[in-house]
Amino acid sequence: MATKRRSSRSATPEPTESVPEGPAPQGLPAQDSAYLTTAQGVRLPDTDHSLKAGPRGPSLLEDFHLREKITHFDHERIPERVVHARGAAAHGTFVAYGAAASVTRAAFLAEKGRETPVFVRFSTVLGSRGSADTVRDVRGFAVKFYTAEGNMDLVGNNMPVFFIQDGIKFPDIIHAGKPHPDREIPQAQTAHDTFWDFVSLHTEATHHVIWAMSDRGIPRSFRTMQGFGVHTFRLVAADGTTSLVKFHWTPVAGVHSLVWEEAQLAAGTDPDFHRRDLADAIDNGAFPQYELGIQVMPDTEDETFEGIDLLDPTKIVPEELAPVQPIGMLTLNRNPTNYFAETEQVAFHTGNLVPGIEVTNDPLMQARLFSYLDTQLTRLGGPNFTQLPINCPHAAINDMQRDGMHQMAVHEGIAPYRPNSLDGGAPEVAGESEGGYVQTARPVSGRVVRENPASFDDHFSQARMFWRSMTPVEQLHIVEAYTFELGKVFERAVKERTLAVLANIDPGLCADVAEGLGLPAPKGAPASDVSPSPALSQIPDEPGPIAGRVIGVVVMEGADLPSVTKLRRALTGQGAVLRLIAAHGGEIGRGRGKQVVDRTFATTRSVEYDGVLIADGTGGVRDIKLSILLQEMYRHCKTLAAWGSGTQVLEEAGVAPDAAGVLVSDRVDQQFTRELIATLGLHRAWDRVPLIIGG
Ligand code: HDE
Repeated sequence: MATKRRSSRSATPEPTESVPEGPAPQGLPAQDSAYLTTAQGVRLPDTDHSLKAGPRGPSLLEDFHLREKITHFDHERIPERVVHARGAAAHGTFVAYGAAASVTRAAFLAEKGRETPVFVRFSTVLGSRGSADTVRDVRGFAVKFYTAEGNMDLVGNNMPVFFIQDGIKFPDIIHAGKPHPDREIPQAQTAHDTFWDFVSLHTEATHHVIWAMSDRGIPRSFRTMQGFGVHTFRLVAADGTTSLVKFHWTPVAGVHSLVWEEAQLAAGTDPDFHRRDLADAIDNGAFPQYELGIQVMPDTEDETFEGIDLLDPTKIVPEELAPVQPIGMLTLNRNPTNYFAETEQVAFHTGNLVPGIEVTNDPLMQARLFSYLDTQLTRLGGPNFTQLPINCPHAAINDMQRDGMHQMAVHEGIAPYRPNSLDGGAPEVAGESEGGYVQTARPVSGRVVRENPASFDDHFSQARMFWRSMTPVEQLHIVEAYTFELGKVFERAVKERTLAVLANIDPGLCADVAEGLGLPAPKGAPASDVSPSPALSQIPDEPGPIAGRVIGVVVMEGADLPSVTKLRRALTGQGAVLRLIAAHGGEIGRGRGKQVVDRTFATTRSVEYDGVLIADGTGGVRDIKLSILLQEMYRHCKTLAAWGSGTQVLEEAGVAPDAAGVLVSDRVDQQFTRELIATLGLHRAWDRVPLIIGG
């Protein structure tokens, strides 16, 4: 008779019968509590341990060590964010210049020299937690300031506009951009039918889409990204006067991007490209810095400025009309200790505001005020997520909020209600003069309707302004991006509808993309009176800093290692990192001049480097992987340099020594080093493009 097994539906356990001991089948231990033996001596896996009785060793239920460990393990995951699931973060400080004192009473912005701890999380929007960093997407730039007045969260992006004007459409744009619901592909990208279906039908997305198709969609690093508050905020000064303000973060390292082929390669060879870059830079002391600036507009009744509706999040205010005024510096100087506890559990909320900073009636922002709090209830399992160390304000909290899942505080007193007389009437609501948050009184009038104002109807003129503000190489990248993405779309009607949208931005853009798709270019009606905003281009005129940049040097036995040492000193002195690349690992050279090889031809790829140098004495080196590395560096317009016989290696790989951004010299001297640093500081040699186009 076989051992009876209790039905999982049965409320009361059935009586068990004793199990005669039988011989264990071969290969199974004789006394193993994970098996039951039938009367016939057949051993079955015991998955129903509550049944087991008798002298057969400890049951699984009794083994609390195992149970507790496995139970904890089973619950190690929390739901990933619906959007912005993939992210990396850092701690740092924000120091105010004092320049904002005339527009806000928020002390952390207004008080000169005041230092406020911050935690910043960067992210992609569409991909899952394990997706690649370098996909074409918008990047999140979320800053939590732990101010003395409570937490202030500036939850922004690396693009200053958004796809939708009204929060109720957020699930639509995100469902369209996420992988198709049947097969759950493609991951972390917009190059598919549903995204283009939606944005071609929903033309208020046009401005944001052209930003995403520009170089901004593939940043080189979190360190080289701008950040924007996107919405217009209302700042309140100490005397109660108000202004309408847009926030900008400007990276000290310059605004730089990858090129598309590089982004795709990095997604495969190093999916953690941005995460690693941020952590490495901080570890190496090249602390990422961003200057906070504000555009200040008068707080008028119609909330417009120079004809731009400031409550429309698909519009920017060109910097030429309202200059960005610097008000403080953010420095990221400490990597998180634990990814889960900090980066995963941090909960940003657009409603975390301090006195002196208010939101406006932008319908997108209003919806966000609901969503960020709501989403944490599922993600972090209850209303007490603000007590997690990473979310906990550094300012003291004293409120009537009690109990709930995962309550950490042991509240005292018997009267958690207001008014009360039993706990001395405490705590009380703080008034404005005591630092309480009191919104500025504003008149509200008119009919409540589910409708956008007429000023929200212009979907194309700022997209055209963006296009017209780009340099030729930036325009080329935009054409290539649209052509790539639409080339991955199967429905012809979707491509045609998108071309009709492009025709309303610019006929040249439309014609070039149409040619790439092999479709006719429709006619549109682009706005005629749009002036460019030169501030929108990210191509630098002057070399910027090279801190955090990675420079590879190709060497072999017999190479000029003393010059490598000289270069290392000069480059690391500027905060850059130098890595030796050779045919084999281990060390190169002898005695005191010995140097450690960081990468071999087999373990590296061009995407790791901002510049590659070939040392003298490597003339004999031959390897197809090295040639590919050099050709990719060349195609991606990155710095290449060689001295002595290293020049031969460059030429053999097909690199023209006189091309822009290619330096060759007999030896490493001051002039060579100076030129190298300046070339690296320009980020790319875009003048090389005509040589490599189509390559
Ligand atoms: Fe978000 N957004 N969002 N968003 N968002 C979230 O909040 C949402 C919007 C942004 O590193 C979620 O905690 C709605 C604009 C960033 O943890 C969620 C709407 C901007 C991050 C949410 C928007 C952003 C988020 C997901 C339209 C730029 C990552 C998890 C009304 C100004 C923060 C979470 C981090 C995250 C909702 C629009 C930026 C679901 C409903 C506009 C940087 O609550």
